[in-house]
Amino acid sequence: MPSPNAESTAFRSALEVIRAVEPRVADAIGAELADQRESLKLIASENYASPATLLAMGNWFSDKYAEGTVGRRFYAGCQNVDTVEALAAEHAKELFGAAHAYVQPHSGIDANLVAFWAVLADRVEAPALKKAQVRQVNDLTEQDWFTLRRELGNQRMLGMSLDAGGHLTHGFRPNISGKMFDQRSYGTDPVTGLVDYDKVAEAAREFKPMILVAGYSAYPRKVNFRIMREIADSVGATFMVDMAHFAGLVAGKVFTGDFDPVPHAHIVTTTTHKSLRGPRGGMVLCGPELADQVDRGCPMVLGGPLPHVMAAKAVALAEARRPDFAGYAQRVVDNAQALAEGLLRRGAKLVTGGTDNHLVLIDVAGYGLTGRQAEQALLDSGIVTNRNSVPQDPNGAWYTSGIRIGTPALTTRGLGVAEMDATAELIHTVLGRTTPGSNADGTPSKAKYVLDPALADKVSRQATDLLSAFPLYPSITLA
Ligand code: DSN
Repeated sequence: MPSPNAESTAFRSALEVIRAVEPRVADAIGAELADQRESLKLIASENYASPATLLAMGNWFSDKYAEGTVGRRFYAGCQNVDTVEALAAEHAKELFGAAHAYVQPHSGIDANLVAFWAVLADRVEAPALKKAQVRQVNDLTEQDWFTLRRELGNQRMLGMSLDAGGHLTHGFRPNISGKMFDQRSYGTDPVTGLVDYDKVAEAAREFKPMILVAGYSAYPRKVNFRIMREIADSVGATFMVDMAHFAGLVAGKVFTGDFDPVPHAHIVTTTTHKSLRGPRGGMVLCGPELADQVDRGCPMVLGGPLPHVMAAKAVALAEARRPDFAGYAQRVVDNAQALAEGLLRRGAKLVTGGTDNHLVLIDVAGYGLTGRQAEQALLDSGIVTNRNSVPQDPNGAWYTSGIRIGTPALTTRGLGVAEMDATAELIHTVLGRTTPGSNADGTPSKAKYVLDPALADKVSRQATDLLSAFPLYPSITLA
């Protein structure tokens, strides 16, 4: 344990140094802490990293270029970067039981790009080079290269649809993956809201994807990765899991057996900052067959690695290997289930009727609102959430009909099931008392809403009261 004032001293000193150069940045950093302390943060993809993780990022590792991998760099003087990158990878392998870990991706999108290129290189580029009897892309003739380029961009990917909770990096047009792959989606059952594995298998048989992707950012249930792997195998697809949202539940052994993606997938990607509670960043796990291709991530699709963030990943992954992390992961799920039950008891409509993971998706059409109206009304009341599509959403991806809420951050703060019930009461009160607004010409608006400001203030105070027993970063005082 650090000495009692060490964390406070570290952050205060850092701000003093920053303030001497650009006081407005120091002020904004201080204001961000104050805002995070005061708001009921229910964004399912956010968390609070430990002081040790945060401090590991603010140093001279930031100044070092380190393209390449451990022991094989394109720059001299990377011995200390090698130390932290190897440590982060070692912790990741131990934590998840993976044969290989690549800890350079800067984000989840980057981790997915690394994985896509690794699979394409393994399944398209390598056979094409062999056929052309050359070892490198640069040795191909103009005609070979033309053919390869067309083939690399003409593969099929099957992933979960966006409105069922899939992620836009799984082959959707706003992301480069939608241009690299010919994509088809599997949805969820219209009655239960659950993944229908028979339908996934049927789509796989028809579409014959090169990559079958599982993973989600707004699906409130577990996925059976054993069955998904069987489906992938039945059509010769590579099975990829994006566990960005639930990596903490895998690390904490809440998701085991058929629900742990690592033993079942050919390749697994994740972020490190969501339920895993590390620094902002990404990571790829795989078996030995794809390891060499994955390690080509930089410069194939990534800019130079961020050694200061890899240092913080090593710290956070070491924290996740401690026995108390499993308790944290279980409390995240217990809290999400308590929140879901509290909302259901008060009459809210939830997609799939509940949750098995860290998130809950409220169908706010049950309150007569769009997601946009609900998100803003909750924000006015000190409750930070984000709007999200629900399956077959009539309001599209901008206005939406859903509110996604998650418990990783509040659980880190120490809130438990009793506070989740109180949180459900606050959410239900705000949504139940908000009504849709109108445009100036009297037509219904999907964005405007009416909420008594006195009620919003009252709920905001109640949210602050609820949080006051669970101070955020209690060891840190900046003033
Ligand atoms: N932005 C993340 C989320 O909120 O789920 C995923 O990209």
